Amino acid sequence: MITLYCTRNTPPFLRAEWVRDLRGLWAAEECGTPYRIHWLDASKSEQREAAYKSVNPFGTVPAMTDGAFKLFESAAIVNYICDGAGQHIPAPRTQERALYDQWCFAALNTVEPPVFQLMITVLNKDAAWAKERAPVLREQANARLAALDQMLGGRAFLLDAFSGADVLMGQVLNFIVDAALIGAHANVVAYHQRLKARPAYARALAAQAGGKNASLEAQ
Ligand SMILES: N[C@@H](CCC(=O)N[C@@H](CS)C(=O)NCC(=O)O)C(=O)O
Repeated sequence: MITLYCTRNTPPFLRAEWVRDLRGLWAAEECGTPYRIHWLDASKSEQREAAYKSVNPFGTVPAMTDGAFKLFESAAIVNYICDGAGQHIPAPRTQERALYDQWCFAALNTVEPPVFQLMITVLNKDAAWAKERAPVLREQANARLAALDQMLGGRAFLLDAFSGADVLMGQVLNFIVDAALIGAHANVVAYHQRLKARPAYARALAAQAGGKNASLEAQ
């Protein structure tokens, strides 16, 4: 059985749906892949300890093990789970798989950076550096979302059917805390709502909440 490394006791400002460990949990729930959760206590910075760094030397969350096999990077984890289950991912060496890869990279390399950085400025809105950076990041995020909105026109998902790429893009869209920004892109809003309405998403959030909302006393 795979083990997913997730954080618990994260700072109160950090919403559960913002933490990237949700991606692997969501993929596993979509695929019906059994998993164990190894909780890392963020309040004790357990993700920075040598034991965890032997799994993910970057000390970031998430990571995964499957027996002696170790894997970090959330997209690699999502794809490993989908490939293992033979679900929600096209067969390798096909054009469909190339398009799947395209959307995985688009989610994490093209959409995530401005959207995530903008979220950081919103969370620090009173800081001078945030005030300075926010306008250009809002413009970049808006441009990326406008393009995504156009590509989503008439489509339910990024590919013809739901896939792991939607897990990645769906969680990235969770970083949008500026309602006015996403509100301008109706297809993106509908797509995001469609993804969040999936039962597997709710199960993943519930699994994650087992650690996120747990008080220190309850551990
Ligand atoms: N590209 C990595 C990013 C992982 C990442 O930055 N995770 C955050 C939590 S959502 C983290 O561990 N941050 C703490 C840090 O960067 O030290 C992935 O997708 O897995």
